[in-house]
Amino acid sequence: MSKQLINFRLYLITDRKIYTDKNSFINAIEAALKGGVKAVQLREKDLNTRELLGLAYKMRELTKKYHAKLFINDRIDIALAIGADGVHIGQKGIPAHAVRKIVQEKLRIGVSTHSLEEALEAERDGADFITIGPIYKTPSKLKYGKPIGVDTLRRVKSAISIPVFGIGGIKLDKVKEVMDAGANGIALISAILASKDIRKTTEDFLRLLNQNEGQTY
Ligand code: 3NM
Repeated sequence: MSKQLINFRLYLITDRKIYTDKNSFINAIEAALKGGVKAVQLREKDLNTRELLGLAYKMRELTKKYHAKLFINDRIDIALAIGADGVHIGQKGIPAHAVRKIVQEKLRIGVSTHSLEEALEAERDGADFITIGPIYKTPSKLKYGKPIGVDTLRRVKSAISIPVFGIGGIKLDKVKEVMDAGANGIALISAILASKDIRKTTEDFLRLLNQNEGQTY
């Protein structure tokens, strides 16, 4: 069931700190939605609950307008409260099997993984999809760990059957390599959100992803 529900190839993750103010951040997400992105993860870990809830409502309104899915990083309570499509959890968050107990089939569950072992565990735990990375060096240097390269992605793909998104340092010129390694899609922040023309860059990514279809669902 999860395979049809994860029907996007480009997974945009937010980082409002790229922008100087809230309006330009929201405009940037809207530009990406205009460019055709169909899945957004709200990932603003430092906001307090009230601030995050307010932003999540705004994101829900925006993503609905453009028929895109919305995932909330870590906060199952906020995801449920605002009617998000899913929640995205990291290795330090509540494991997917426990999240599933809470959300049943109301939310899709994405899990961030960084190795074959974590990917296998996420699948066993009932995740609907995973990200695996960092594939390449990310702008935030080694915050996400050492780059694992496309070979790990390839090994993960052959070991699990839920959709796999490559993440970490993915730019336009890397899309082909990641998709050729078997990814179902890509997840990213800066290549889109720090670009000069967000709408056009999003369109460029989607065009490339359509040319390099990778695994079929
Ligand atoms: N998670 P950019 S890498 C949020 O490896 C995140 O799990 C990663 O940003 C992981 O596209 C990463 O700018 C940052 O490299 C992605």
